[in-house]
Amino acid sequence: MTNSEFSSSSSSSSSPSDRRIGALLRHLTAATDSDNLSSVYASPTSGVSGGSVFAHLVQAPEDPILGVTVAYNKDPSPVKLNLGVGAYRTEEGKPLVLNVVRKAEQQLINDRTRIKEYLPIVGLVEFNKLSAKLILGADSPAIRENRVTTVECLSGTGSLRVGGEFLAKHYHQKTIYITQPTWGNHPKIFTLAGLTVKTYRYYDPSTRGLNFQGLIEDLGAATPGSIVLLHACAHNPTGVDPTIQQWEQIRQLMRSKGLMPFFDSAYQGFASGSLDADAKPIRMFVADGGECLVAQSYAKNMGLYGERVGALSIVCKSSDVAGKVESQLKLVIRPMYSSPPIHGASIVAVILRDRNLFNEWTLELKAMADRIISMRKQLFEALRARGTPGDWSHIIKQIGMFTFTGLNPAQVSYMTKEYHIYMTSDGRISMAGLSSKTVPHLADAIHAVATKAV
Ligand code: PLA
Repeated sequence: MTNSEFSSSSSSSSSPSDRRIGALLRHLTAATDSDNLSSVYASPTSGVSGGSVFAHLVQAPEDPILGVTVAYNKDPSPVKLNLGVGAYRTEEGKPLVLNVVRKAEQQLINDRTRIKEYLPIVGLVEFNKLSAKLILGADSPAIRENRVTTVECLSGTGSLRVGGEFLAKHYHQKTIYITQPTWGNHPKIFTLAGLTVKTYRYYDPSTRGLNFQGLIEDLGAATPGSIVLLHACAHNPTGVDPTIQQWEQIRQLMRSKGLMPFFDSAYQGFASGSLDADAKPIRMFVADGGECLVAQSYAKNMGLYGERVGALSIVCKSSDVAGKVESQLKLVIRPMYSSPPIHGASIVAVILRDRNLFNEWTLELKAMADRIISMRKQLFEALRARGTPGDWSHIIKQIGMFTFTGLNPAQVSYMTKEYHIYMTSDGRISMAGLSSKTVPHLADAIHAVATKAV
């Protein structure tokens, strides 16, 4: 119903509140109309010739990952498939709101004492404590000794950005090493935060596995004290993680050179299905008593993508230092967005504080991780059944949300054009977007590009 329809029907109604709303809407409609006129006749920002002062802007390209969804949404084909962004879908191809999230939201709605005041700059304090416990472990000595500071941030991205800006201001080395390749937003986040971005070798295209030798050589040659971004688990985009033994070697090397670990934990629970197993590399670094940063996201593991809920923890040597670090983090956050949102963090806090809800969450999380693993097996089998040329075993070896297929940009664009399958041009596919029904379609497309000269 439009405003005018509403106002005319409400004016004939007898209820005083309807009449008040009707009057208000007529007032708003009139105000909007006159605003439009004034912007047409007397724009204070119009250029000399009456054109826009922004006329010189060039059209910016879409984001390499989120732009895939934009293109997908425009495609009218009934068989279209979005394997671009890492967002979990059910077997029916639908987004999933976890049952525990529904329950937590119901609890929040039922609680009439809840208010909508600003949170403190650091966010919801209970959420912060529970988040640190989730990632560092309930028995973490760093938490016991009160030398961890945690601030609620806007999901994983916001946590990385706040951490990056804090380091650019207060850490003696301004260089951050990121994996080659990495999530496309990493270099942009850290550059804009004021750091200098360099890469270290990580992935070996010939084995579609880890280039451990290259990694050790590059970190060994890094300027002492540099910051090193580490994917805590389920590396994006490759799906390739170091083994625990390799993590131990990375830890020893980094500590011996005073390299500062900055963990990006966007997929805790999604790699193995176990929250504790996926946090193991971080806990190994914390156990040696050294300092590190951890950015956490609840987008994937709680399915809270749009709630933008995450946390930045900085593990320090002493509680005195942790207090000072927190005071400076507040100075980074306050002029950036003042304080974080309340709703998502409240949902997470309800789930993490309640033993039953927590247990239910772990089951739902495991079910998501298992469905992704089953998609890997089904896709691998479907290619085998078609006799698709090439070794596709990396589909079942890689872990987490993504498979780094090895398909090149021309093959990707052929699959999009001919099969309406959408993915990032580096050949990454989100396994979480697949279902048993869509596996054959994807396998047909991969088979086609693997057998044709595309
Ligand atoms: N870190 C990594 C490694 C990620 O892959 C992502 C999300 C984030 C941080 C940030 O997530 P958040 O801010 O939503 O918590 N990567 C997605 C989405 C899933 C994206 O690109 O924004 C991806 O498709 O790669």
